[in-house]
Amino acid sequence: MTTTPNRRIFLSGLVAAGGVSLAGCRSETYLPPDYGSLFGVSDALSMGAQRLILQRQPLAREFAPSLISRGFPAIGTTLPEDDAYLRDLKTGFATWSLPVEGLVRRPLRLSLAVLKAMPARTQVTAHSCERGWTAIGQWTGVPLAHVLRLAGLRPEARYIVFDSVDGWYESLDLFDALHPQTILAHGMNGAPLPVQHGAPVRLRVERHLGYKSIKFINRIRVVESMAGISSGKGSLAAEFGYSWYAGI
Ligand SMILES: Nc1nc2c(c(=O)[nH]1)N[C@H]1C(S)=C(S)[C@@H](COP(=O)(O)O)O[C@H]1N2
Ligand SMILES: [Mo]
Repeated sequence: MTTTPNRRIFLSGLVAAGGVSLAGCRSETYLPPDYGSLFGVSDALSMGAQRLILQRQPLAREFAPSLISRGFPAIGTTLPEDDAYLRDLKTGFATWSLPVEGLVRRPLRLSLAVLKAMPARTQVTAHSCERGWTAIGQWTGVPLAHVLRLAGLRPEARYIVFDSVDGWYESLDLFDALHPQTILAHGMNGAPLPVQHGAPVRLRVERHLGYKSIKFINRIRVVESMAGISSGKGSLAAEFGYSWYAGI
């Protein structure tokens, strides 16, 4: 991504004024995709500060299975009104596949069976929605890092963009994309991922507010910059005024 030097100095100056110095760090690592607004500046501050502070304790807390919430709310889209999706649902997603494309050496098309046969991680984590509720769920899925390794990131790769059947999109920088708890979840609480929670595959990106964990994923793209992807803000939630960086 390209940054103008004066913006970079402006942002790192603000971070230093906040008590955290970015000396010795390549500042572009800390910049969210859009920082042309006040939201963007606060994104950069909290993101830069958290990246430094969390370096030594990077995992989200995991809970005992006995703490799994009985009624995990289903929020936003709970059944996409999309003909192709509804057809896939009827066949148990037998012919569904997930493209992984963009700045990769080997573009992939992963069927659900292939995804389910990949190495999986199961984690019991707390989900916090920006609307003020929290619930604990158990998620099973393929580490995104594994899929990105199979596809092979090109050197220009900076962000991973997720599209979904209901028109949402989200994106992660490589720090979150390669984080061990970032998974393409196909299971919840020991069963296949239920429709209302994003079947067949949703993102789980722990340590971020709930909206970052996009449901009903239908495409993964690797990009250098968010420019030209919708309004360039990095996520639909960001277009509605929420922080692109949703770290908690
Ligand atoms: N595609 C898509 N992803 C989405 C949403 C949505 O409406 N559509 N809602 C988001 C919000 S705000 C939250 S809190 C979580 C809710 O996930 P859940 O329905 O499994 O509780 O999904 C997020 N991902
Ligand atoms: Mo949410």
